[in-house]
Amino acid sequence: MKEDAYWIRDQVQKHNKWFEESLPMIASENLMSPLAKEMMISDFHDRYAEGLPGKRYYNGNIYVDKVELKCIELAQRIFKCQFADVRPISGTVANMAALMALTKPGETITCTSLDHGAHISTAKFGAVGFRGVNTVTYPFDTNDMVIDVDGAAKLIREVKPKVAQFGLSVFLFPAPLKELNDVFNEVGCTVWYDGAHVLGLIAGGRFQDPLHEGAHVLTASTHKTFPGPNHGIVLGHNLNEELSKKLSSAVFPGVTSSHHLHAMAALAVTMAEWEIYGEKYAAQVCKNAKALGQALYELGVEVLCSHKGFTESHTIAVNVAEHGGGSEAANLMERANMIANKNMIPGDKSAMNPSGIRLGSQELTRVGMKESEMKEVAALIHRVVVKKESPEVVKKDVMALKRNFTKVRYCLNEGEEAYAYHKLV
Ligand code: DSN
Repeated sequence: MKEDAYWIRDQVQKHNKWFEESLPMIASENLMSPLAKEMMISDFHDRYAEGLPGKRYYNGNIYVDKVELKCIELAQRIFKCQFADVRPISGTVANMAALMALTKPGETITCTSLDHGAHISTAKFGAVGFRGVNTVTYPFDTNDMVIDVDGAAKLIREVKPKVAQFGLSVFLFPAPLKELNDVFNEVGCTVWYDGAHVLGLIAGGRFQDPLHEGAHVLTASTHKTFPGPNHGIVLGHNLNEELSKKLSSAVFPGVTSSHHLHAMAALAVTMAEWEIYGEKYAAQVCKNAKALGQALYELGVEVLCSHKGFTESHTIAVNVAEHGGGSEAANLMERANMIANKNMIPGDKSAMNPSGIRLGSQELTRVGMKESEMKEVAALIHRVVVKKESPEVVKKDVMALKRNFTKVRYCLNEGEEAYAYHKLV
């Protein structure tokens, strides 16, 4: 019905306004640039392409092919790699493609467990279960929030997995790829790294560079620290032809048909823009995460890993058990226009009622916030979560802070320009 259509649009507009007036800190989200957004509502959205550029099953792909080849070229340059497939329609779909190419049902992979921050892709009820693959999880140092290197080496030697998998959704510190390289070679396993959360930090040279530290395959979504569209990517370096072909055909026809051409174009735009501002942005994301951790810590809030600088990524993990738990904290924050998620931290048993919250700095950095604003954000969080001030009162101060930070900025200096600055708005 016509009324329903308008009602739906009204809800979306209300959501847009709410987020413009909010401080979003979900570690897996970000804002696209206006030019990338323009790609999302282009005619590319309405079309189909199957196969690879120049070898399509449909006609009408003349410009799609040009954009996809440019997207591949940009990905190869930014990630310094030889293989790039820009067709997966999400990070999970990229992971399904990796599983299809690298494993057979009944084989075993080693990975991190969910309660130590892994993504659901490597859970039995996720992509791994769908592929019928068995998992054995690494021992984890919950004090330092890293994989226990000696324990993992022993485990990999014992299990001799087909694939050693790494990458987290609460990704505070790098995975020990360099440290385990000899073990990977000894057992002959393929190394697969899910870099969804830290893709922008990898691209900006601010986190480990998995493809040059021993990983063969890097999968990711493209909308977290890498501020592109909701989409996915599979990257590889020094792959033999057989593995490259397997990955490519796992993406199509394995786990996708057409590959959301509008999102692929938006990814290409984000990459082209990234070459201008990416390094500065990634550096500021990391500085802001540390500043947010430090400011909360100085207010007496328990931020994990204070003994090692809280984080080396965009994410901090906060224990709010003594302030009502993660669920209560995230709900109070939401009422004050601060968007975060409850999160399990080591020792938790329930994902619905965990002790922690997870905060990411990447979106606040995208709209131009720096260390001084992180201090203000920490104070606002402290007021609702610890002091239990009325969220409706704190919300007014949140909105006042956000008023000057509503547009995508590019961490560029005065005079430097990204493409089509705010073209759409
Ligand atoms: N579930 C997402 C996250 O928030 O980390 C990743 O897919």
